[in-house]
Amino acid sequence: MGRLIIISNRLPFSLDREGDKVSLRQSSGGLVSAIKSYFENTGAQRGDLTGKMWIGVADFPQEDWNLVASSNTEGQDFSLEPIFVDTTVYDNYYNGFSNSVLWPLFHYFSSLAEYKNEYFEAYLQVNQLFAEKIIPLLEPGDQVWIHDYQLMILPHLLRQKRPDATIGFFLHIPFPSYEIFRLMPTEWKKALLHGVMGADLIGFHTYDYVQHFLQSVKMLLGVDNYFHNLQYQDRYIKIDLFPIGIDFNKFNQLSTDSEVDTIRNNIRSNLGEKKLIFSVDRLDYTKGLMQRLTGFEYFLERYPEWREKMVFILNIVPSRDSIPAYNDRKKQIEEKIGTINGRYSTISWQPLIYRYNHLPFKDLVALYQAADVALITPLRDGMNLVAKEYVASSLGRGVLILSELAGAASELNEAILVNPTDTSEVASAITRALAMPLYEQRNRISLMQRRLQEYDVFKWVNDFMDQLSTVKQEQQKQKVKILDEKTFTSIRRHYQGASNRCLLLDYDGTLVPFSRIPSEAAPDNAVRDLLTRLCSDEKNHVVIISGRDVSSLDRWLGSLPVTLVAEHGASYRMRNSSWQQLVSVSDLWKDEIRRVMQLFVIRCAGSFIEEKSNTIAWHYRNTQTGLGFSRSRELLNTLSQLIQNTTLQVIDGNKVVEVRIGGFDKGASALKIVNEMDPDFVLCMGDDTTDEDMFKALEGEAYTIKVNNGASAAQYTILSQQQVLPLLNSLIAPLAPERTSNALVENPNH
Ligand code: GDG
Repeated sequence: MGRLIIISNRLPFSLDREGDKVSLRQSSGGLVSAIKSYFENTGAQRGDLTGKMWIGVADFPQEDWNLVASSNTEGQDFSLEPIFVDTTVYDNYYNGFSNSVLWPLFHYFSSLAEYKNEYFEAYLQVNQLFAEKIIPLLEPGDQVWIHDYQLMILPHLLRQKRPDATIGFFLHIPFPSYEIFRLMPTEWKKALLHGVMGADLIGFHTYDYVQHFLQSVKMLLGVDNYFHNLQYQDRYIKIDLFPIGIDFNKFNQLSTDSEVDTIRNNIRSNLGEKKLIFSVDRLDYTKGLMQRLTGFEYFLERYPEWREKMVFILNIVPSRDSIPAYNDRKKQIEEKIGTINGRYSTISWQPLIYRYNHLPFKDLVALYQAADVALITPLRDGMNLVAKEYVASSLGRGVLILSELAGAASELNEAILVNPTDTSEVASAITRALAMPLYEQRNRISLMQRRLQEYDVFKWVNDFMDQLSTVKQEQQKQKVKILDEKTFTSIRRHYQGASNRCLLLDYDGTLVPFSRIPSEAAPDNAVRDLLTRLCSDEKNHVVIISGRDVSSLDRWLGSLPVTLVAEHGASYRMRNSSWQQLVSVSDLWKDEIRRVMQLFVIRCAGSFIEEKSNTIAWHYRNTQTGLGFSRSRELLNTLSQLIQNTTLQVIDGNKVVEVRIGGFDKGASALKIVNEMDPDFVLCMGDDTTDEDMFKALEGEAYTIKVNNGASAAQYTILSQQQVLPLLNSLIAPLAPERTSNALVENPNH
């Protein structure tokens, strides 16, 4: 049981004041009605949603709100929680960081971004204000859905205080490629990614934006994903695409509205036989208005046969006029319109009708219905709802010309797609659209309409909320259990009371950190000292169980009274005994594998091959992030085909692809040792895929601890290799009074 809490920069409400009387007006935007409908049709029926709340910055003064709050607000769809922000702070947060840094950069206008510290500080401050408002309101079971680029830090701020909260985040604008995103100061870009990753589900409009985000997460936070899923700190997160839809029926059903009918007929009768081209945009440099006008001008020049046979109504809606980058553009656009009209108008005809105004809704739909062509050519656009609304409103005719750089282009394939900067392509698209036969128009429109009807804004909300619940369920299944102080104390008690203990420890990534060059991973004094002290207690039997070859283990650890298991169990040396080899076959099988791996060494700079007697491995830990991973997928694929019908195994390890002779693994080796020893205390630690075999084999017999986050069969997780030595040192230290902190050792990486 819980509520649906929507959080956006602005509340979708305004206040009307008449004298002392103040009333609330709910805006009719797509998101508002979609949330209402989701709640009514799904949420309430499922019985798991008990209310809906909207939180955002108020665009009315606190005194007015006090009057509303004390009046009767019954019948209102949402309970509202307005946030009041100091005007200067809001200006730096909204006009500053949101619209003079994030907006231009995320739309690929990097030269317009103004990296001012006071902007970022205000952004943090307002995100913090949101968090302070929301946290005391949160109740168990609430589902929080945060919207858009103004609130990218907020998911993390909520997560910090409410680790179990259900949080979704959706970005309505593009997420740019890593090469653009990285232009931002390091501290800012890391804070933004880390901030968004406080959510459980992160949604974007298109596959490209998802890929860009994942790439930035990999490069800046060092976190890899697996088919859009990733493990971040102790949580599983999903990143996916949810292309926003529109309220299809609302637009489509206006085909039978008499008022719209009248307006449309007026428009058409004024045009006579002339065709109508239409566009409507906010005044924004991302909308490509100048390029559109240049394309239109070229069309008039290049295709004179269309002069006096068409009219282009260009409707521009005022927007963000306090930001200089917006202000200057209006003048330039108006000058360009003047030039075109001056040059091509005749006594009885003017090619361009320009309006700088917000259209009433029914006028807008009447124009959609009347237009023979919609010319929608943004230079970048997260989605672009106008394109979808035009298609939905169509009475079975009309042609959509759409920029390939709008998110909507990935769904509206039947539009004529153009590059908005390509003047001659835009011009020829206009002639093609104007001359398109009616049956082709109908065909294209109906295919697009079907798609828009199937995935409308209600489906969009449903889809997002369903996925959010699924992620939460998956988190419960995969929940990594961080080893806490209490559990560790009970392990220590067990250890101290035991008389025949077995400690199975992986080497690379567990006892020693990963080394760029495998041969340089010798144990330092701290490791040797710890192992010596562990072995000096005769109740302990220490087993180093590794994928390393015999000679490395012998060289580094041979002098210690420990059991050594090499190459996952292919060879072993019991404590105070000599090496035994379990498998002895010729090395011929390696030749073909080596040849393939050598090709990958050439194709991926920094990768290298490591050979041991029973395994051959291709390491990519020193390669360019991304390239190494992608090559490793190709190699895995090639090798899997190569070893079909053999006893060889391919292992997808931590930055390594390894082929080894099958039939033995760390799990079988560990189990054999434990069975022979019959100990009364077993501890097993490891970090890699191959250690999972041990964790599974020893289930119920050992304390199993995975080093580093990630899904694991181990009982417990510690978040970093740097915690391993302190943990083992305190295991053998005499028990001290309990510590107060809950986490065993703070993760030094975060
Ligand atoms: C963000 C992203 C993404 C416009 N002029 C008039 C008018 N409009 C309405 C349209 C449409 C909306 O405004 C504009 O649609 P956008 O797609 O540009 O949406 P934004 O909210 O500006 O922007 C964008 C969107 O979020 C959704 O995720 O598509 O890429 O930038 O609904 O109809 N409405 C009326 N008169 C006008 O003159 N009545």
